[in-house]
Amino acid sequence: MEKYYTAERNVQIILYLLKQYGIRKVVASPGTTNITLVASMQQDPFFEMYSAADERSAAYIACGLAAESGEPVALSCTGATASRNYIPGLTEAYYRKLPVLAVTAAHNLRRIGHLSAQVIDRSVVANDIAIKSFLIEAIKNQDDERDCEVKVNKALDILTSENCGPVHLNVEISYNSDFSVKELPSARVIRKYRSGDTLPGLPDGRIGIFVGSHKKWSAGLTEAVDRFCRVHDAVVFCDQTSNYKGPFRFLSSLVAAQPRRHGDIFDLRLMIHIGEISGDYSSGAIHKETVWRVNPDGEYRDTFGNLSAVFQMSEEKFFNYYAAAGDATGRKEYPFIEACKAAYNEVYNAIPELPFSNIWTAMTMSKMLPEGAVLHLGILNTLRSWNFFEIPASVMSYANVGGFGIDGDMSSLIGASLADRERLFFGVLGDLAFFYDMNVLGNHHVGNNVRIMLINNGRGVEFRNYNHNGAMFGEDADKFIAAAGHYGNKSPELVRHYAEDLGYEYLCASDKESFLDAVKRFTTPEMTDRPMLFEVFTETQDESDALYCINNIQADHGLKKAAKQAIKNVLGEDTVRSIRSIIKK
Ligand SMILES: Cc1ncc(C[n+]2csc(CCOP(=O)(O)OP(=O)(O)O)c2C)c(N)n1
Ligand SMILES: [Mg+2]
Repeated sequence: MEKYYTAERNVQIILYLLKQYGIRKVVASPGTTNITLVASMQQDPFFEMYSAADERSAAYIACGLAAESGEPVALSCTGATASRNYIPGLTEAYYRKLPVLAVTAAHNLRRIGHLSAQVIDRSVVANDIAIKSFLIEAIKNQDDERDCEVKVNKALDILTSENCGPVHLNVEISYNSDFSVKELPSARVIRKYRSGDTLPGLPDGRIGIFVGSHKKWSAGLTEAVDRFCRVHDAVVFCDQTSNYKGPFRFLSSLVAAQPRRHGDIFDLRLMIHIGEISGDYSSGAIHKETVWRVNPDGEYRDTFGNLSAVFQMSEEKFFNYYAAAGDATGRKEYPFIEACKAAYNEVYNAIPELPFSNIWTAMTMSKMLPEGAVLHLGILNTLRSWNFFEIPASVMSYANVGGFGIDGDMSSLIGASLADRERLFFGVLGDLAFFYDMNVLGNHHVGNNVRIMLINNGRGVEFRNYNHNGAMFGEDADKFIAAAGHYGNKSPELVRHYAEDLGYEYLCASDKESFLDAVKRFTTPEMTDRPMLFEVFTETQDESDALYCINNIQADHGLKKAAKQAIKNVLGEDTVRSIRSIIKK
């Protein structure tokens, strides 16, 4: 029977990408573990192959071949000690910046250390034999496949870039004996562009910019993004940590939470991904055919699983370049952002009366924040609650989404407040986050520009929310999952004493009326003579019901009946009755 390519997917990806990057020269050494790679290559005339039984010599041959031809050269050897003999040649390549790709083949990695024949541990690579070393595992699912694609693209980019040098792929092999694949299946090519490279054209179709948590925007960057959006009718998808405040901002969470109502505004041909980690989980609602990542770090951040290009340059440079590639003169309408804003308004206007909760307080207070204030949001329920509602354009907002800890939300707020004593700094956070970090309230640097709102529901209510995995345990979740009942168990006195003794002005509320009363004082734009602590007591069921309501806004009459049934199925009659009574209030 004729032999073609191997059926081993990780090897196919390597082969496909080698061809895409134009890497054809190969020095192969004999063995069993690398058969799937070598046999696939030898039947493909694209590859220019050389045999060398001695791996030490093979690596030096690769050095000479790479230096003379100016092309990258791949090496392939089997398991056992074969790869150890690459070390002298790779050392040579490292110090001469020669593009040599060492592909070593490995047995099942779980067998390392179990006295298995020919299994050695290659997990530690000497500093000066490869610029980077990647473990390419056998592919069992889509995550493995994406991981393999990203790593191989990274490796081949290094080999073909100006600053090249040796790279190592340690490939886990499953000894597949199927060589019947006539046409090599494609794999994702992720191109890297650096300043000075010729940049690709934008694809036709809808473009969105997704901004993860982002440092303060310079005026230049905002202008570049605005210009880009004007030229390409693009939209900037934001949450409260994105901090883009230009006219193309779309706070997408509220609409994204209504899958049946957002039409096609979440269907993107291209998503341009900037910023860092986002706490906006609803961004999963965005369908994007392809993603471009723009960041000076040049890293391959495949957050959404379909990254196809990395632009290693400043965001400002990127957007200015692509804004200049189009023409917005005469354009008066921006249908995409207009559709997004219309969808937001439609959903917002259909929000029913919500129970007294983190979400309700966010909805109410978001409009009242004084101009120019700074807002810090606690992990995770609080950030989610505030992501539904717009805040004034002059208010910047942050959350500790770098590590998602509840351990330092208040300390970060206090730290920020020290940088500008004339500006008001608001923090909103839950009780577990508050008590975790409460000692910072006594730090003697705290100024009167600090105002903290504590949503005290007596537990991590996150884990009792109707759509959380913890919810299936009902009240049992309180014991260990939601950590209920600690820290005074919603004592009306504990925080009051602590705060007042430390010199804070203390406010509290336990229903809408008392909240509306206190929040006016809490949000007064004047600098008061003391910092403030506003304690808001909420109930677990109300918190969960509010989240359910906000995730299931049904203004469209046609959908109402189906939605009612769906609510009953999920929540049961009792909860539905309680929500109904709240909505009627
Ligand atoms: C240091 C740390 N420990 C644990 C967690 C897991 N965690 C995420 S949200 C949360 C609950 C926070 O409770 P609370 O601050 O009261 O907010 P709520 O959910 O009640 O609004 C916990 C424990 C975390 N993020 N950080
Ligand atoms: Mg709580």
